[in-house]
Amino acid sequence: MIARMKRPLLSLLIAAFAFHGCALAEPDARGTASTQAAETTEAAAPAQAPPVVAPTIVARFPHDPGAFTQGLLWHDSALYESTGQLEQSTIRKVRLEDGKVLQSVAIPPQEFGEGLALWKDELVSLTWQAGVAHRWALKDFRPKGSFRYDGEGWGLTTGDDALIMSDGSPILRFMDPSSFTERGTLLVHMPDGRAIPQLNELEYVNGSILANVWQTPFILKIDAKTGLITQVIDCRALVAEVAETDRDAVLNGIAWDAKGKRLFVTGKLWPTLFEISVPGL
Ligand SMILES: [Ca+2]
Repeated sequence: MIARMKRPLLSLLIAAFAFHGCALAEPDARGTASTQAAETTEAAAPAQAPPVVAPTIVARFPHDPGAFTQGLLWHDSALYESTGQLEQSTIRKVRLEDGKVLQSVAIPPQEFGEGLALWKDELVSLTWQAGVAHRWALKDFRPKGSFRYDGEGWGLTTGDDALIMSDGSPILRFMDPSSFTERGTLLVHMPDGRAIPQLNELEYVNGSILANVWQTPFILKIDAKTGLITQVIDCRALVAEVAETDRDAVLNGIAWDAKGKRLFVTGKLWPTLFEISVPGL
């Protein structure tokens, strides 16, 4: 399978995945639907690699180097961030300019915090393996209840009418915001149909989903309707600049300021949050 990949992008991804001991994988056994989607796409889409683009760094801001960033979003002039690790997971409101934590709430200590998204006047946060999504009042982080879901929770973002969730597989799940039941799924794939796993933090931007690929310096831009990867954002320069030595301190955290058209990215335990500009976004 891998031997057939000849294009630079695929080599790049393979090198990145291989370096970290992972591999490009076929869709997992999450269901027949994903297999069918892959076959349909393979037949319909031209087999060409999506463009790889390097972002321009617009600005740098301080980021809490103790924050094991799992989710990031922008709302009404502030960042909201979720952090992970057992007994350390939090939801925070963060001031952009100096990285100061303005408000914070702890996730139950036995749970490992994951992705974060806004729905109306509530934040929804995932947990890795606890099967619980917490609801928090946006204004004061008061607990508003929780949802249950099957499988792992990784990334979360707000789509047009659903919350979009990743679980480490190549399949994104579209969840009903009022019940957190699954409405549909999306197989994330290259133009030749190959699925890309390890999708982590997410951000929905104008009909596309941006997804960190875990343990790589790449962010994928994905068509939210078809799952096709339309662009690969190569963040190796950012990763090199922060020069983290902890193997867990990977690129993770994407936030879009829709009004200001600003894109922010950071990583787990990174001291820097970057505003970047990406061609075509
Ligand atoms: Ca996000």
